Amino acid sequence: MRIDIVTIFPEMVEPVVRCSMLARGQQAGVLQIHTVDLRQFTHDRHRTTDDAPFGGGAGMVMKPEPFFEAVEALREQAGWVPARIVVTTPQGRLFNQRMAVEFAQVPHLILLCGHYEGIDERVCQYLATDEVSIGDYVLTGGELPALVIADAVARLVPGVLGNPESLQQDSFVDGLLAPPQYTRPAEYRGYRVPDVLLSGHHAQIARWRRLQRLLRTRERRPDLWQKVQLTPEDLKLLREAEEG
Ligand code: 6GU
Repeated sequence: MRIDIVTIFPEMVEPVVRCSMLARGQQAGVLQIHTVDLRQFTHDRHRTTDDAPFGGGAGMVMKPEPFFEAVEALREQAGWVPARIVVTTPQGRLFNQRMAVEFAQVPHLILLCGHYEGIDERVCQYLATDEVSIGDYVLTGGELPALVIADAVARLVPGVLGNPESLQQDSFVDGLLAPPQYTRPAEYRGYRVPDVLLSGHHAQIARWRRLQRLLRTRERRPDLWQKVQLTPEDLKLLREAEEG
């Protein structure tokens, strides 16, 4: 898989893709991540990437031409394999695990980082395949969102994670949050790890974890809880927990 991050701040993106799990996937040869300086695709002396908005108003708008030329050059480099071209913008669809799984299915992902008041709408309409936001808060630019998306997608690429079984336990894979985890020491400052986890009783541990996932999701994420398909076993666990 190839991921290109197109930005006016390559120095913000580069150190992140050079370390962590992203570096690991690249060393393993299953993942290629390129940081691409949008200014490479300008033609004027000042390497201009933005201009005043038509119709007036505050702030600047990112020009379309550098984005169109960058995407064309990158797709050409990649041999015109199928691509998703994603603009990061607070106006986009909310990013989630399902979208990460979708993006991980194509061999080429191009992330276009937005800035200022936004990007010329023709980039969104005629060049991008997707517009994505990472949450309901305002950031100074699309670099952090692009890195978030790249990270979420990269870890789904076979060979990037050391232990692919952990993918099955991801929060959101089945619409529930993950259970609490503990490691040694069994007691720290008087705080004890739940006895069941030390018991070696695997069936009971599995039941305890399932219950914790249900309780956490109900408590913390009513939006997810609404959509959970509870099994008869789940209902039994919850009933028993309520009875104490
Ligand atoms: Cl994708 N961009 C910006 N600038 N702010 C955001 C965002 C994106 N997602 C949440 N906030």
